[in-house]
Amino acid sequence: MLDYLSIKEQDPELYSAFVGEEARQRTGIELIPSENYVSRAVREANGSVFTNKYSEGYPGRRYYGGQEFTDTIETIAIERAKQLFKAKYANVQPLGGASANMAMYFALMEPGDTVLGMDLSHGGHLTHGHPTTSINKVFNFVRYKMKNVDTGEIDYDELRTVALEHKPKIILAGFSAYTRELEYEKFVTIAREVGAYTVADMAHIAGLIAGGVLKNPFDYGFDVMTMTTHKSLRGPRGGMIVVREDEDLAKRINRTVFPGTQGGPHMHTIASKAVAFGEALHPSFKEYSNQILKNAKAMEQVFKDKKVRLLCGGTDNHMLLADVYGSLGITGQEAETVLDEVGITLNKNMIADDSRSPLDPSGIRFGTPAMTTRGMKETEVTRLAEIMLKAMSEQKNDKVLEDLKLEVEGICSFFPVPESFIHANT
Ligand code: DSN
Repeated sequence: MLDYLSIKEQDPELYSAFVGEEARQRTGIELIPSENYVSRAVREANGSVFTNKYSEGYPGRRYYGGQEFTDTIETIAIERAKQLFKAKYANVQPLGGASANMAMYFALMEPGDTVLGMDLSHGGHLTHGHPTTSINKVFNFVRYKMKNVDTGEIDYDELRTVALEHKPKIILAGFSAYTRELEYEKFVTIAREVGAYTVADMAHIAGLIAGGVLKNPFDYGFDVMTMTTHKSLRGPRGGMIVVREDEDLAKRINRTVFPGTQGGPHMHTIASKAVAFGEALHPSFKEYSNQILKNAKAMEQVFKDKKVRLLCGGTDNHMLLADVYGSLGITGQEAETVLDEVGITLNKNMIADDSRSPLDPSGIRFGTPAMTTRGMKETEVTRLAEIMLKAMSEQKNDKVLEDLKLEVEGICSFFPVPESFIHANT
């Protein structure tokens, strides 16, 4: 149990929500693939005195005084980020993934230019130009899709055809609901043919790249990567942009982050990023990343054994997408609700070419970064996958659900949320 002593004394009205959320996270299983548990050190930095400081500009070039310690913090964060992703340049100021992408777009393009990105319905992301987003009013977005939704193979022929027709300035690789490794070399070949930049939005798999268990797009010649820092990378809520080697691109990105699209950086978050990057550079992070993949494979096996259709036919990363409506006759919303009842949190998700609506789609999306942080391995995650399937097939049986909830709580009690990871996974 954590202490929130000053909040308790000062603001009891808020305090109960802190205690409630902490208990929710401790007693339930977090399967949302974009969530994780940070270490106490990461939380400490996030709640530190750096929240008091304005630091517009960059280390050594600030607009306000009193920057000797902020400069130390940001410089360390930058150096660690560069080392993690084999990048020559890093900007650690983006407030989140959407802000990172916005700054990246403005650095690499002029209004009206075109981006070629993955269709949201096939796993892309809202910030890759969904019609409801503001960025869609500024730039032109065209799409590629999977050729085969049951293997996850991207249609690289179509991607090339669309690229030749629309001459995009950016070819964007990346996703929030896709489970296979991308063939980065094919993106680069097509981009060079049409004179486009290659950008990888690696928000979901940043930790897996940093841990060395998934391919690094920079090894294939990508120009830029954007990401969030709070998913598999296990840092505070925030964003980041790294540049492989082009100094001019890096300078343009620095300008579009500040003053282009943001004001004062959140230095407490940058401090917290620096702590998290230090953890990710530790050898135990490689083990952690590797276990994330092993755990996802173990869950995949249980779903396959029960003949539940998995999008892309399975997973190469931390995430799985299951067509529960097609296979079990339960909608994504019903699945999310019944799993919540037994203490398992995940999210409903559209599956490729879904005939249902986003608010009650055919699928669920789940992943292993958070429970792997708790130290769970194949044995536990296999049982959890079985519990998920049982809960979904017995959704109207209160007694079964009650027993499953107790079992989930029991598993959780053996795997407390750790306070430190430096030795936890070695
Ligand atoms: N909301 C994030 C996710 O869950 O994938 C992406 O921004």
